[in-house]
Amino acid sequence: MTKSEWLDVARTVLASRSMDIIEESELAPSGKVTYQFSAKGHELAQVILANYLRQGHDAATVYYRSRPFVLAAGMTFEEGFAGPLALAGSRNGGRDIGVVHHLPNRQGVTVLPASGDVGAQYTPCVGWAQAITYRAGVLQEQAWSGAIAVALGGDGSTATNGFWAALNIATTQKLPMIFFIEDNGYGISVPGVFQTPGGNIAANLAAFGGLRIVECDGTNPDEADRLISKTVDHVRSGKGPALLRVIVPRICGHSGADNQSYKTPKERESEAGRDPVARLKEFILRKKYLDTKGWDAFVADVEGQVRSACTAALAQPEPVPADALPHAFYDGKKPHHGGLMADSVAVPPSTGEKREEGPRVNLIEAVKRTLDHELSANPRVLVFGEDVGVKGGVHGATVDLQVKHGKDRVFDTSLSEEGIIGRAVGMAMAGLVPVPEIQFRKYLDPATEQVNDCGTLRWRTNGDFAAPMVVRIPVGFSKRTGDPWHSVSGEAVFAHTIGWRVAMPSNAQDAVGLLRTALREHDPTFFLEHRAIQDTAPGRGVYPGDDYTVPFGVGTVVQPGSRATVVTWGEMVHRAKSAVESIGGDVEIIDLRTIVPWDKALVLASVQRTGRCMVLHEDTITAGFGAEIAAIVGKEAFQWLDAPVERVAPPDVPIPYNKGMMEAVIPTIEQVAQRLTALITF
Ligand SMILES: Cc1ncc(C[n+]2csc(CCOP(=O)(O)OP(=O)(O)O)c2C)c(N)n1
Repeated sequence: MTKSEWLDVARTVLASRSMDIIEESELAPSGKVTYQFSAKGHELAQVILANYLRQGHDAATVYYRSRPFVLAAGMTFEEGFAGPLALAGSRNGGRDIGVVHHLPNRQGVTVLPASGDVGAQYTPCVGWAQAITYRAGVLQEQAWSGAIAVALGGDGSTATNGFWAALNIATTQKLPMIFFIEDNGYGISVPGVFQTPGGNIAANLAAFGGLRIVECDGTNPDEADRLISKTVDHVRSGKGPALLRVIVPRICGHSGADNQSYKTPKERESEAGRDPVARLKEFILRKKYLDTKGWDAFVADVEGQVRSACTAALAQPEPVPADALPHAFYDGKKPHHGGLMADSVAVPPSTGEKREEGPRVNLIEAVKRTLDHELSANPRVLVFGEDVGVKGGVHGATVDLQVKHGKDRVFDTSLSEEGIIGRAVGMAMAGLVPVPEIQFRKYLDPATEQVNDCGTLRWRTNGDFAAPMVVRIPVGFSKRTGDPWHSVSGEAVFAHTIGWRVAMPSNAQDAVGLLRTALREHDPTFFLEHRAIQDTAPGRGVYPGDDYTVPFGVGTVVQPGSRATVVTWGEMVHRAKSAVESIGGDVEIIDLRTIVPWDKALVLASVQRTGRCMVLHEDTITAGFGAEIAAIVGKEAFQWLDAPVERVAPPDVPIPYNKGMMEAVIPTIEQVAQRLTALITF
């Protein structure tokens, strides 16, 4: 680094230190800052790292102790204060604790939205790294060539699922990514030996394939600069991922509330003796970049700037309370990063036209053809998951797509659902359209953290970032059998997951239209493919063509009737039809098609005419989505109801394997018919 670069580093390091001191001694004690996380001891290494991330498409996922890095990436001091103060000028507008950072590209590196969850930063970073290789290598975008992704985390975070998921992906795929582990020896109060044997992750990973391992003293300017820059060069030159263990002291409590009683006085004294600020001063003087007087003046100047920024932040207004509501979903604000919209990529034009004649296809074929067409129409679409590549998926929905579109666009992944969804988040933020497949609904469980963080991402960043994707998941019982692992539908959990849209088609035509819409719009979407209708006559339909789209939030009247309204979706649509037929018809059946958003207006208008409503679903009854519909109908259609709203759904047990037992749990045609008769004669 040049003299001026070192002075820049010093300026940011000193500013971060000064900010921490002001927060610790003034803003936290006076109750103005509730979440206070100092970076004292970590500053130097982070700022040196940021200095080497200026490529333009470099990105970093950070954590709560990363403020020095984010300042070096271009966050102003005032923004840095306004975050923890929860004021209007903070990066998230007061929505999130200021230490959960994100910052659109200002100085060559994008700070991807952090999570409060330790370890959640790793797999999105891997996704960005894979997007770099895709955009540079396959899309031939020169600007992405040589970019890298870095995940910053503490030693405690190396014990998380996310760390290992990301490590496997980055090393097997040789991705341009650095695991930047700031080892301060503790995770809150827990020593590093609880996180990895002997407390040294670098030593334990020495034999890990495809990973460059580097260890450095993060308080030593010469050494940190040399080893960090070397590691960045290694990864930038395409030689694969690296793990950099940066040894630093934590010269502060874990957070403002922590008195560090678990450290001995001697230990604390030794940590204070390794202060990078003191070492940086010694370095700057030794290099003669400043003399002692010059250094003192430099420090005073930085502290003055920080104090002014603090005063300015404190003068900011409180956020407008109603501003908490926008951006849970795409609402017209173009994000800086994420999806097709951020890059102003035009969505392929679609007439929405429906072909009425042609071969009938089953649900699987419908999905496959739609993916095939969208892969052809949009080079940013990528399809991946376990067994999705060569085999074509365990359900066959991606057969031959790899042959046709290549291994970069249709590929197998490691067996890690957190890896699959987290990687998709990073890819989506880098402008791609990820279409991950999860083999069965139950097997999404390991990805819950990434699912939740993806859903809130647009809101948390005040609309600055987005991660639209379409997650395809086969759900429900199959035509042969059920069981607790492969037959979960669980759409109610998704409906309760902030920021996700949910589609559950009952037939091949709707599957085509909804999948295409999801792939061309701007929100993360669960696309649920019912196993029982993957290949059955009721699920088949004429392939509606490559232009056909179905809007979200628009249900359909499967058959009109006047005696009652049955609201349902997925496979239950077909059981409802048979049940209604068996009791002489004249019952209106509504197929919602999408659960989020759901077509309230259609349901209320129907109930207004029929005066009776049954909600029928396959997900278990308690807090199932039927409860939501019943509550709305009970309130908004109260004056038209001639009977209580009926819910027909499985009791709160898993789906059994034995077919007879399964039919005792999932609503049967007979049961639906019986309950409908009771509803009509109430
Ligand atoms: C998934 C998850 N579990 C627990 C926590 C609570 N928590 C916050 S920080 C922390 C310790 C992390 O330590 P480390 O990764 O070493 O980072 P350091 O704070 O030492 O920089 C814990 C347990 C959390 N935020 N997320």
